[in-house]
Amino acid sequence: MERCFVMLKPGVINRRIVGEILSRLEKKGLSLVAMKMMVISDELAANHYAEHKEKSFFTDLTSYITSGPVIAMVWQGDNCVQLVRKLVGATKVEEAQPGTIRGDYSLHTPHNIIHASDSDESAKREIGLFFKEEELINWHDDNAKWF
Ligand code: 3AN
Repeated sequence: MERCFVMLKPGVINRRIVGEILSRLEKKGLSLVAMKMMVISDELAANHYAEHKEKSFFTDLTSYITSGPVIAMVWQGDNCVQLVRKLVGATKVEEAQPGTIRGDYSLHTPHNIIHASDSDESAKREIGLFFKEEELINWHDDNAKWF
């Protein structure tokens, strides 16, 4: 079972579309194992996006994700990282296909509404930044065969 860190950026809460986005991940059959609404500190934002520190958009990006509450989550399932990235769609909105979350809900790349880990390694790092081990709830049901 693989885990993926997913974060709904502030615009999602402002636009009242949290439920719609969560629904897409749930319908795929992935399991939600942790979720919290929070306001990210400047320090956490800089850590989370450390790989982009030298990029021209870094300040805009960290300002945006600290500008209001976000929903931080951990999803779990077979091949979770790759499947979530497919549901999320391409980083650049002009490349994000209709039917994907970014393709359907965002007009500008800096406001592409959702973050998802891009590898198993990033997922582990990002989950560790946002959650304590005891906040990850391992639950099981008999529905796996239906997905
Ligand atoms: P992804 O979020 O698809 O993994 P990254 O890690 O390259 O993509 O970028 C992190 C975030 O930085 C993106 N979600 C987007 O909000 C922002 N971003 C990426 N590229 C650009 C860009 N060229 N101009 C402005 N913002 C960008």
